[in-house]
Amino acid sequence: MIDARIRSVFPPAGGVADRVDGHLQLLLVAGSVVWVIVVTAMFVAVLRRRRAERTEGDDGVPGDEPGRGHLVVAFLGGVAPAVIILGVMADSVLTLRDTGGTADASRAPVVVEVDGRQFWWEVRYPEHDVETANEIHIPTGQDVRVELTSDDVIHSFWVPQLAGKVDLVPGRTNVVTLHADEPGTYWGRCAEYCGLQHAWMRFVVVAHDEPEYAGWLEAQGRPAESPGRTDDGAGGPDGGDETAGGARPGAGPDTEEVAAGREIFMSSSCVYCHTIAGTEARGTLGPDLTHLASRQMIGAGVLPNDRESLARWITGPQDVKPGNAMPGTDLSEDELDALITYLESLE
Ligand code: HEC
Ligand SMILES: [Cu+2]
Repeated sequence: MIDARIRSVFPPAGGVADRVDGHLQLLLVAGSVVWVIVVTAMFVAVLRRRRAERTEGDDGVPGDEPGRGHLVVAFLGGVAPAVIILGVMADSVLTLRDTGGTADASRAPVVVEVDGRQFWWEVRYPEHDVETANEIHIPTGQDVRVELTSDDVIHSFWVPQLAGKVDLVPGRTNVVTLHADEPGTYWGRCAEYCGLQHAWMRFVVVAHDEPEYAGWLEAQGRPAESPGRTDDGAGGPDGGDETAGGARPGAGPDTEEVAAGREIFMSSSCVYCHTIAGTEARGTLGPDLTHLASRQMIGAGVLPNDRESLARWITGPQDVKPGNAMPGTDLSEDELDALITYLESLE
């Protein structure tokens, strides 16, 4: 499922990536021009030398008018390189100016916080109380300010088609600006070796039209669970037992299997590491699962998000992605089925 474009800066899709691409094209053209001139000059010199040898007079002096050669040397060796190098330098400086800055809050109405974890990406929308993982949704045609932090080691955030690499460094907040001109899915990945599963620390940026983006944000802001819960804290981690698998006033009817799956989730170790908004699951060691079913992939791109992959992941996360922080869980086939049905209900 991993697209080859994950590692390519082509074609750029907006913002910083477009600007860098423009600079790259200029370097390519300028370099080609220099190459053509140098190679042409070389051939001309060789051919003229041959001719000069053939027409050499008795006095042993090549039959060439003196003086003109000096002008050619002065032009090709001095003026042309100076013009080309100054031109390229000017564009470099302008490109740096345009791409080095980061969108401040006034230029970038959308702010996303991304926390690098071994080996996945925690994604938060602080103004909307939305949290997800390995999937960053943005509106098209706008600067999005992404604030990058890390709790463990240095990672690097890279979406080749949208922007340059920016490191996530423990104890600091770095900022990168994303800007997508067109709706689409853009691959990103960790670009700084961060441990065993560095290669499987991938993510996607999904750019939507404004209304679709607003819809996504709104849906993510709702708890996938129990609309009957109280909004502010729902009783804390130890007040939770009553809600586990219990009545969910106002919620649509759950199938028995969903209810059974919820019961299994809430009574397993899952709750220590995962959050499902609206339930007593409040763990923060692993990705927020509130809207797991709305995501395209699991394990930061290692598997697609479907029943079979969920089963593989839950029973053997260390086989799928050795060294990641999730331990395997022993479940009977029925329990696993119910658990997955529950997870798939988390839209
Ligand atoms: C010790 C902490 C821990 C426990 C216990 C745990 N998980 Fe996880 N889980 C994680 C971490 C960390 C990840 C992310 C791993 C990665 O991608 O590197 C994860 C990932 C997942 C994912 C993929 C989410 C995504 O968006 O990529 C699912 C689904 C999941 N866990 C379900 C469960 C279930 C179900 C249980 C209980 C049977 C469980 N986990 C128990 C830590 C834990
Ligand atoms: Cu990393």
